[in-house]
Amino acid sequence: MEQLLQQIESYKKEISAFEASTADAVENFRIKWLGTKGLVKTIMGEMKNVPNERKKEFGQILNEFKLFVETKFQSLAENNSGLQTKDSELIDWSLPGDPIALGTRHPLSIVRNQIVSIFKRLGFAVAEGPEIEDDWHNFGAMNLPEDHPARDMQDTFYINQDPAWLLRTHTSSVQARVMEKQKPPIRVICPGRVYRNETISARAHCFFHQVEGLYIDENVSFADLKQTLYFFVQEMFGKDTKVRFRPSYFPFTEPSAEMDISCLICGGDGCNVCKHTGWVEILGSGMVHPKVLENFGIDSNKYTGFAFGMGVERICQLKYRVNDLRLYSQNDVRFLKQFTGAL
Ligand code: 2U9
Repeated sequence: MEQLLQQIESYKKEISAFEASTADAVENFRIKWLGTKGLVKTIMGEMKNVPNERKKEFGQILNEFKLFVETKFQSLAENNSGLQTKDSELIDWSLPGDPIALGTRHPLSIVRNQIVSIFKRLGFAVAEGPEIEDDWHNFGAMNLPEDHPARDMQDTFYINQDPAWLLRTHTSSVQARVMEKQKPPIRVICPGRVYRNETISARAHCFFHQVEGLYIDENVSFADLKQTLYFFVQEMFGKDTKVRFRPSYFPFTEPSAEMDISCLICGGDGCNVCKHTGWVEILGSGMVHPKVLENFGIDSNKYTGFAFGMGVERICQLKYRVNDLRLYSQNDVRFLKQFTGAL
């Protein structure tokens, strides 16, 4: 028994003298003394060899020893909490971490999402389709005659290897594919990228984004068209925004109309954006041409429909005052990060 007491005394000396300058050393101390196979456990095991009449005495001694080790471990751990584990490399854990930069949505995605969500609330479904199209879905079905200038090489990108294929010039081709598969009632919007052979400048680009809409059913009227688009403007630009329709022409709609809204910049008083007219054009629309309906076997005596198309860049330009189309595709973070926080 005296041997055991001596052993404890020598352990205590060793422990008292022990110092740690790394978290690794502290951990090693813990494993050596307090681990599941540590010396404290081992020496506690000696209790079974202690004669009964001295068990109380030794129980106390061993418990005190255990507490002694635990107290030492705690003080070692506290003194080393600001130190790194490996190779005594010093790290100040209280320094702030490296910030993780949050991405932002592209302004065109924000505006497209807003447009889509407004029409969804009116019961429109969303459809998407291929960007590489054939002549029929892009032009023929849309009632564009063979000699229409839009079909010209100057305006449309044809695929070199096979000019039967082209990059869609509008998302009407997606509506065409919907009409092929689905019978009226049809109520759909088609967001997507379209391509036109233009020289790139502040006001023109070789690709841009559209949202087009189509609503075909019995008794769909021009009044439905006006009210739907009026609702869209109120939701998109605010309740004070005024609208006006001007007669226009598109091969795929008859009658056709372009819609203007009161200028958001000057409130209608006249400025550079509205060229001092107080109005800015935001979209084109009309009643679907009977020929387009018949192209898909839809009886134009029974069914009527309205359609519209708008450029997302244009809406974005008016909402966020972006004055150069090239900004949308240059991916300059100084531009992109200005749209943080929006939908
Ligand atoms: C079908 C029938 C008709 C879609 C329409 C417009 C008028 C229009 C332009 C707005 C600015 C294109 O992005 S833009 O350059 N679009 O003016 N688009 S009606 O008409 C359709 C679509 C599909 C089956």
